[in-house]
Parts: sequence; structure tokens; C-alpha cells
Amino acid sequence: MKHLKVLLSATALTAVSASAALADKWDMPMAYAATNYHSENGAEFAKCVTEKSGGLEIVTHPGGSLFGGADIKRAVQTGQANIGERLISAHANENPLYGVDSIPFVATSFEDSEKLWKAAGDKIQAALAEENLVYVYAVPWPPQGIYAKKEINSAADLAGVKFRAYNTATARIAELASMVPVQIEAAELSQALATGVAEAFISSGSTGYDRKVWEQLTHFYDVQAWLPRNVVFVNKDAWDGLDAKAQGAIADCGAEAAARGLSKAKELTDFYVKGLAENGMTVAAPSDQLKSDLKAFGETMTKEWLESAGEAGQAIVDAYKAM
Ligand code: PCA
Repeated sequence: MKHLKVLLSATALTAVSASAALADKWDMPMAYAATNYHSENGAEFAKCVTEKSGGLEIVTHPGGSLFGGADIKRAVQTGQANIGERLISAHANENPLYGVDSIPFVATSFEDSEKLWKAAGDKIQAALAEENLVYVYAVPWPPQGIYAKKEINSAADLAGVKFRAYNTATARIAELASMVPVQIEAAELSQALATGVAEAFISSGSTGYDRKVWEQLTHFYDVQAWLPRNVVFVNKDAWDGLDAKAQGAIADCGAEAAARGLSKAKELTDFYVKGLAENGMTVAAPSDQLKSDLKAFGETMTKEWLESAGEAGQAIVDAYKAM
């Protein structure tokens, strides 16, 4: 009798642990503000997976609260987090292909940015796979412009300015314009501007709006230089550990998130730029001189990127141009 009791409780224990193993919870670090459309889109994606996967719950952690932007990719590669979102061009120093979306004036509209991403898709996915990452989806930022606290009519007006960079392309522009680059995550941008660590930067209306940069800066030049992307990826070992239903849910919810994020980005672009103006900033198109100075930087940087990205880079640009 005693024997039977022990056996029964052992069976009960096994049943409990088996059902617990089926349910899994993944933390998803994200670098940008909770109210930003990328983060809201990521939360929708997480909800979709939680509903459709049959046991996998994804919980987003926006604003760099779990891992700061600079640490998210490594955290997912090493399995400290199983899924995460990162501005992929910030890793162009590791693989130039990750910088394909940030070459000035190669793709400057949503339409062209989609084409370029399509042309780059397989190669980006392969590069991520080599780093133990499975690509899920990507969403563009609105076109990039210049923020400053004085009138900027040419590259010469930028010389000596302390410039916040977010990837190698923005750091290179700082160098070409004789600015002083400092690498800062968007989550720390307001503080960097308030303390004078940075006094100008390139980004979308979205990040200027999120970080209320009108409190320190006065001008936004709508240069429309490129549209960088946030990419969501999963740790490959964690992916391999999922059943087909959960993998399918991530793929389907990811495809939906890519489409939803793109249309949000398009829809909000004007809203953000208007918001900058409504809060007192001077919003203007770049002067002809500034435009031609930046175009010249763009030509130099396109050449440099093609040199560093080699045949794979050339193949992407050729495919894009043929579209
Ligand atoms: N916002 C992000 C990247 C590009 C953008 O528009 C940032 O400034 O960090």
C-alpha cells in the first residue's frame, strides 16, 4: 500500500513537470520607448505569438530596460534572451552587410527602402544565421534628417559640433564633416543633449519626437538620407527547440508585424515632423549647398561600403537597381 502511494505521487509529479515544459516564456528586449511604433508593434507581435503558438509566451521589455540597445544582439546570440529587436546597422562594424540600409541616398523613400531590403534579404538572413540568429521581421524608421541647435546651411556649419552617432554610417558622416562623434543610444539621447554631450544628430522625426528634443534643439532638416531598420531575431538553439506550431506562429506573426510596422511608419512620418514644428522647432528642407555636401559624402560612403561589402554587397546593389 505504502509502495503504491509513492508510485502515485511520482506519476503526478511527472505529469506536472511535463505540462510545465510545454509552456515557455521568452523575454524580448527592445531598445526604444514603449510608446514608439516599433515597440507597440513588437508588443502586438508578442501577443499574436502567445495566442497562436500553443504554449509560448513572449513578453517585450522596451526602452532598453532588460538590455540596452548595444547589448541586445549579443544577448540573443548567447541565449541570455531568446528573442530581441535591434537597429541592425549598428552592427555594420561586425559585417558591412548589416549597414546596407544606411548608405546615404541609396534608398530614400519607403518604396525604395522596401526594394533594397528585398534585394538584401537572403544575404542578411544568412549573415544572421552564421551568428546563431534566426531572422523574424524588420521594420523601417522614417527617412533620416539632421537635428541641430543652430541654422545649418552647409556641411561647414557642422564642423566642430558634438554629434550623436548610432552606427558606423553616422560616425563616418561626423568624420567627413569634421564633427566630433559620440555613440549614444536613443534611450540616453535626451540626457546627452541636456548635458551638452551631444548637440546635433541624424535620425528620423520619430526619435526626435519620442525624445522631445525641442527642449534642447531648434532645427530639423528633412534630408531624407536613408531609412534604417530594426530587425527582430531569435536565438537559433531556442528556435530549434520549438515545435512546428510555435515556429509557424512566430513566422506568421512576424510577417504580419513587418506589414503592420511598415504601414505605421508611413502613416506616422508626417505626424512626427509636424510634432517637431508644433513644439517650436524650425523644420526645413536642406539648402542646396547642404544637400550637395551631403550627396558628396554619400558618394564617398557608397564607394567605401561597396569596397568593404565585396561581391555580396555589389550583388545586392545590382539586384536593387534592377527592380
Ligand atoms: N531612430 C533610431 C535609429 C534611426 C531612427 O530614426 C535612433 O535614432 O536611434
